[in-house]
Parts: sequence; C-alpha cells; structure tokens
Amino acid sequence: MRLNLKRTVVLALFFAVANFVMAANSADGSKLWFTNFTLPSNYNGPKISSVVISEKSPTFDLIHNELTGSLDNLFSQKTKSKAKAVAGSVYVGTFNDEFIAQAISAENIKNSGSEGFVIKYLANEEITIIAAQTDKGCLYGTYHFLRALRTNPQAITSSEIVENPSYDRRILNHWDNLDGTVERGYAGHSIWLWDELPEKLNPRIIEYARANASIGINGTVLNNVNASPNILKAEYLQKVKVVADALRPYGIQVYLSVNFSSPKILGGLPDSDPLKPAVKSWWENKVAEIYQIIPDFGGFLVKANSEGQPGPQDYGRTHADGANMLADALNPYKGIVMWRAFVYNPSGGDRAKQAYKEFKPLDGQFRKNVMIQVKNGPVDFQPREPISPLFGAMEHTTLIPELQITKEYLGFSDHWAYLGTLFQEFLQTDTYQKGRNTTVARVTDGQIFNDSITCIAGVANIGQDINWCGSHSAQANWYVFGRLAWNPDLHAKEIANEWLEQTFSHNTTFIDEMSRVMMESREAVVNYMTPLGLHHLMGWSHHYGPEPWCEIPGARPDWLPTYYHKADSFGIGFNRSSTGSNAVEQYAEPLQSMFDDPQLCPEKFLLWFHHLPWDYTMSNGRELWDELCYKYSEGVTQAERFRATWQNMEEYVDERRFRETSEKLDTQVKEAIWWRDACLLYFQTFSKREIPAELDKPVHKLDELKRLKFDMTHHN
Ligand code: BDP
Repeated sequence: MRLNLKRTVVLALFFAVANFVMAANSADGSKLWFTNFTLPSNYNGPKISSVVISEKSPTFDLIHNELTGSLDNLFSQKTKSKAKAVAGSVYVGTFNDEFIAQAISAENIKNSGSEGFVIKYLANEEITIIAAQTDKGCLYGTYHFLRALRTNPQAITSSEIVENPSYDRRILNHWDNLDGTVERGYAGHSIWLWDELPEKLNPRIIEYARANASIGINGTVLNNVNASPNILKAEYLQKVKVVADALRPYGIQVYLSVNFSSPKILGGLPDSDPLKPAVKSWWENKVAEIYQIIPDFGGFLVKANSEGQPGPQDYGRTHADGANMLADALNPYKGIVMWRAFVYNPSGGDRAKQAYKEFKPLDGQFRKNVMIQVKNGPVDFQPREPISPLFGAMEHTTLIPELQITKEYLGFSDHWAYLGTLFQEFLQTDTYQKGRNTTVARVTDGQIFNDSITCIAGVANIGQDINWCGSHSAQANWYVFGRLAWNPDLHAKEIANEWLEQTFSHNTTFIDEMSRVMMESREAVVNYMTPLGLHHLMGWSHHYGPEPWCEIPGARPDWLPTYYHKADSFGIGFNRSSTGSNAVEQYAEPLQSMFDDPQLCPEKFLLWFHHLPWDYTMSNGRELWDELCYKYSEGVTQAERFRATWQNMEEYVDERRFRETSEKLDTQVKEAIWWRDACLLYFQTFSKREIPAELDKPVHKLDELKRLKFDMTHHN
C-alpha cells in the first residue's frame, strides 16, 4: 500500500514535470514554424480522417509519420492508416499509382517536374490526393498541404494545385568550422557536433532536415567556405556520411567546402597547381573516395584567392583552370562545383568592381557543371546594396545568387530585420542585361539562359541555440529563404503572414500588426545604420555596431569604413559614377545612365554611386545633411514603434517568446540610437552643420562612443 502510494506520487510528479517541460518546450522556439498546431477557427478545408500511402520508401515512411502525426494534432483525433482511399482520406503516391493516374489530368502529370507535386481534392469522394513523379515531390506536396491546412485550408478544396520549384538546387551554406564554432554565427555553436560523429548523430539534425524539407531546401554545405583541408580526411568523410544518410530521406544532398590547397596539405604534393597531372589525380581519387561512401554527394563549394584563401592564381592559373579541374573530377558522378566570385584585393581599385572584372572575361570558359556563386551585392551583404553587375552579364555561365541569412551586418540576432524584403528586392531587380524584365530571378533560374542546372544559396543562421537562430524573429529569415528559393515570385508579405500564423497565432490582429512590422523592419535597419546608399560603417572585424571613424594602423584600406563613406568637408559618398571609379559602366542600360546621374539615381543608392556636397538638394527639397539626419532619426522611430507594437501583442504570444523578443527589441532600440548618434556626430565633424531642431538630439557624446569597445563574448 505504502509502496504503491509512493509510486503514484512519484508518477504524478513525473507527469507534472513532463507536462511542465513540454509546455516550456512548446514556447522556447525549438519547434520553429511547427509550433502552432491548430486549425484556423474558420476552417473550411477538406474532410480528413485517414491516410493512405500507396508506395514504400524511406521518404514515404517519413510522409506517413509526418501526416499522421500532424493530422492527429490538427484534428485532435487519431488518424487511421488505410490501404484504400475512402471518404476523408489523404491519398499520397506517385503518378505510377493507378488511382492517382486516373484522378490527375495528363497535363498536370506532364507539368510536374522531378520535385514538383499536384494536390487535388475530389469533392464528391471527399478524398485529397497528393501526387508527384517521385517520393521527394510527394514530401514537398505533403508539407505544402500541411501548411495550407494551417493557413489557408480552402486553397486545397478550391482548385488543383500544381507546383514546381524555380531553382533546381536550394542550398544552405553553413559557415561552420570543424572545431564547432560558426563564422558569423549568432545562434551558438555548430549543430553537426563533429566530435560525436560518426558514432552519434545529434538528434537535432533530423529536426533540421525536416524543417528544411518543409520549406523546400534540398542541399546543405556543411562547412565554412574558409575551409579546413581536414574535412576531406577519411575520418571526416565517415562523419559526413552519417549526416548525409540522415538527411537523404528528407531529399537533402550534402556538399562540402574545400580548401584549394588540399592536395599539398593533405596529399603531401609539392603544390596544388590545377594543371599538374598529380594534382588532378589527387582530386580524382578523393572524389572517387567520397562517392564510394556518399553516392549522391552534391559537390564542392570553393572560396579561392579571396581574403587569403589559396587558389589557382597562386600558380598563375585562372579561376576557370581551377574550377574546371575540380569539375572534371566530379563530372562522372554528376557532382557540381560552386565557385565563389567573392574576390577583391586592396590593389585592385574599387572593390565593388572587382568580381565583375575578374569573372566576366572568363564567361564561356567554365565546364557545364561549374556554377559561379555571386553575392547579391558587389561589396558584401550590406543592409542595402545595388545588385552585383554580374547578374545577367554572363550568358554562358550559370550564376548562383548567394544571400546571407545570418545577419552579419544587420544587427546579428539582436535586431529584428526580416530579410524577405531584402531578398525580394534583389531577386526582382531588373538587370536589363537581356532586355526588359530580365530580373535577377529570371536570369538565374533558367528562364532566360539555357542553364542545365540552376541553384540558389543562403548562408545559414542556424546553431545549437534552443531557438535555432539566436532569436525568434530570425527564424523567419531561414523560412523566407526556403520559400523564395522555391518560388521567387511569392510576396515577402505573404510569406511573413504564413510564418507568423504557423509560428505564433492565427489571430488576424496579431498577423496584420506583426507582418507590418516585419515588412518595415529591414528598411528601419537601413535607416539607422546605412541610409541613402552608405555602406560598410560597422565595427572592425566583428562587424557589430557603428565605427565610421575606424582606423587600424596597417589595415587593408578596403576593410575600413573611410574607404567607403569618404566623408570630408565637401560632402559624403563614394563616387562610382563615370567621373569616379566608373563602377556604373558594369551595369546594362538604362541602369548605367540612371546610376550615373545623381538626379536619376534612386536615392536609396545615392551615396553608393556619388560623392555629393552636404547641401546637395534631395528630391523632397531637403539638403543632403538634413536628409541624412531625418533618415537616421526615422530608423530610431521605427525601432521604437516595433517595440511598442510588440508590447501590445502579449495576449497572443506565450510568455517566454514574448519576453525574449521584448528584450531583443529593447536592445534594438538602444542600438538604433547608438548607430544614429555615432554616425551623425561623426559625420557632423565634417559637415559642420546642425542636426535639424525638430529631430531628437543625440543622447551620446562622440568621444564616449569612440571609446566603446564592443564585447563579442556574449554573442557566441
Ligand atoms: C564576409 C565575412 C567573412 C566571410 C566572407 C565570405 O565577414 O567572415 O568569410 O564574407 O563570404 O562577409 O567569404
């Protein structure tokens, strides 16, 4: 009796704790956008009671588990697995299935590519069909279906849905080092836990795979572009294999960043000259070894002759020589080379021109399985840059747009900056390189050029933090990258809405208010950090906070803010017009003439392309100095508004995520003021003008700000 009582108490305690832990977990951000497992109150979607999976494969097993688990959650009833379709069934399979082949039109079957899917609701029979050419397509269809159930269930019953991804390869780039640190990572250490592999796989890797598959990401580069040669050691390849095996059923291929000097460092060869037979055969053997253990390995990402990394130019060879040599080694296995165009050196003139100067002449010289990976802007992931002029300019070479999801220059994981607007602005910019409406998206996703494979990459913001991304708001940037990689024509606002609804609440007031904040958030960061085309004003090395005055004795000039803002007693801005570095010449018309003329240049890029006097008249009649003050002030006002809006959202958000986000927004407001004061007070030493009286006065002193040393330790 006594024993039993004790057991009951212990059990009760156990369940109480377990419940508490579960409740806490559900609100700590660990569930990403899988949090809000309820149906919208006005649910008018398909009838659902059972799941039929007509075929077998590891991916179909996942689909089965995902559907039954999610549907149990959504409909608070046990979903049955059935062998045959009945009223209420969700029926999943490939077009080879007879029932599916009869139900889906021949045209839609024809229109579905290898990762595409069709979702059809048979209204009379009350059966939902999710069908595709492959199990992978069915997986994407399943996630689309579940997303629709939670955000717009009527879409499923109202018409047949046919989707195909725009880019063939939708890849995350992890800048994860083998020692577990993450370069430019603001969400804790790397999730791979190399030390524990190959014996033990971090269970979070499975959750990671699921999250990626749910937004269509199908590739991942596991290690930093500043690559350690060790990743290619046999012992590491065994670890990579275990990760690749875990990701495979989710349709995710593994890629590696490689160090160009690997033959010399690992293989003991005298050098790594890409034209030497011994170097070529070293790579051929290494590639053979990789495919032996990872048959669907994706390929290599290479940062060569950039920021001190080795490359073919060390031996007087070109980027094409280097890339082609690797491509030839990978070609028999259908592997690709993603060769980065992020190259610049201090003696090469205007940094913004260098990638184009280096790569444009090589157009036509690359193998078919070489893709050139180009950052969105010509400098480096700044809060706002014009597009890189390479987009659309290389007709015979496939370009990979590279976006940065981690917010190296937009306030780390502390500031709320939704990057959907940045990504969209970039992807929808018209390059005019092949006439009108040749947007970045269209010149890179295969619509304009005859690319055999298309690809888009995003530098991940993922780490060991319980909320994955260092803040709850930053999860949206992982999410939106995947969604836009799938379809760059989706609207950033639509994506913000669906993310908010799945992550937090169905409440329409909450969604409306917070998606408005999200849509404005990146512009706010631009305003309080680098308005009107300013760029690269951030702190030395760690890149956090303002340091427009930064001078480091002996430093590369192109790593210093003064190289970029060029503030002096006359004015401010980098003259890249035809009277300056002439970076404008790299753009097609009419962009070239537009950027070249300060009167025609969009004001958001004004100081990117022009050095203008402090009293230059802006389109609204204000003088440039005053406009700068207004922009910085507006940024602060926006950040304050975001915080105030969030404060009103308490009733819609669980306690922990509400509090943690509030804290981040407090930091953001404080730091927006820091940025405003630092930049205005510093630029004022040149302009010698007053801050307009109607604007808030700086709260800091310039000297005090200059003395401030930002402490990175709490950020990793
Ligand atoms: C810069 C980062 C640096 C990266 C580099 C790159 O500061 O850490 O290694 O880009 O993309 O933005 O290679």
